[in-house]
Amino acid sequence: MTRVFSGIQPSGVPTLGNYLGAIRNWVPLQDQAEAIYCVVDLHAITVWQDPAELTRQTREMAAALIACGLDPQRCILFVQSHVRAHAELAWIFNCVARLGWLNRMTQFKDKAGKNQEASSAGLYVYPNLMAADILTYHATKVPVGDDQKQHLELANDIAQKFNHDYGVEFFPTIEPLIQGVAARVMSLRDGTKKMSKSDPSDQSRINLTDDADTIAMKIRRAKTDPEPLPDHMAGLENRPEARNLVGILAAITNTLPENVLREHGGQGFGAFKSTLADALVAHLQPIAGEMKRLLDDPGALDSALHVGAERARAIAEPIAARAREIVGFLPAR
Ligand code: AQP
Repeated sequence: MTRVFSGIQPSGVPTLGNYLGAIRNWVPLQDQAEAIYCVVDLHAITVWQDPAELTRQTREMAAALIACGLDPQRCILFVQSHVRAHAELAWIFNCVARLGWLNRMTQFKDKAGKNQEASSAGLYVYPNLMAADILTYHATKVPVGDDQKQHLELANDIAQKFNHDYGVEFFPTIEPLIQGVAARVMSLRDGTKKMSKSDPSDQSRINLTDDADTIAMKIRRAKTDPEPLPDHMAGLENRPEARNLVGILAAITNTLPENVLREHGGQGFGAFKSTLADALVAHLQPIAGEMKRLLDDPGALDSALHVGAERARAIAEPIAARAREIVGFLPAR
């Protein structure tokens, strides 16, 4: 059976971007493959996280995943730092990956901004940890948003170099699964920037915990241009904000942007935004309600995550042990 792996950082409240670009697509895979999903707290600390907030956000993210439809009985759901193999293999991959490869990673440049010298070394080697996350399960399919494609290519370079250097066929080739019309949801304030949970502006995103009034207000204030909506896709050219809102409505109503334009072409943004806000509220409010219910019982949530970690360790530890042996580490007792 195909094994899929994906992860999400507990670096804030999950956004509509995380939901449409990733989480929503993870749900059906639970029944089509052996699905392993992880709240990646080791990745989150590559930028500063307040410790108490990190603990709270880790539970919140796990609750969000379950509220969106992940079922800890049908998938393996756990917290990354509970399975030591991730960090161990990441160190080995730090010694396999080349600096030149990491230098090409655009996410590092985006996240580090102008002050690269002040970034953590962890942020720089983030893709090596991501490669370890996937390869310590020998997973071959990775459902991610379009923004993560470059990191998966690097993971394959690392796997191939490891296999080549040690003369083994140990790590498999990974394929990204990039699904859905809204593979990349953009900021509501700037259609050229992706929607991010850590964007300093809360107005730039829809959080899965936003209430109906907040969703309506954020959509009303979303940046647009003065032209009405076109009735064909070519009319969205050079209109990133309009394209983004059309893409969001298409994704949330399970249709294509072409169909949205067929229905709403010629409309001004006032009317269109009101339709969009209603659709988002109808879709997201049940998720927010279920998250709240799950977070009211943190003990049950933690237990589910501990069971998930045990199941994950049962797969990851033997693969990490074999990697240690291939590298030539003296066996520990
Ligand atoms: N805007 C987006 N559109 C589509 N997919 C997205 N993803 C993130 N943002 C968008 C997808 O969500 C998954 C989990 O992402 P992550 O939390 O591990 O890291 P990220 O990509 O860096 O997400 P954020 O929200 O931007 O987090 P911060 O602000 O902490 O950096 C991934 O599959 C990603 O593709």
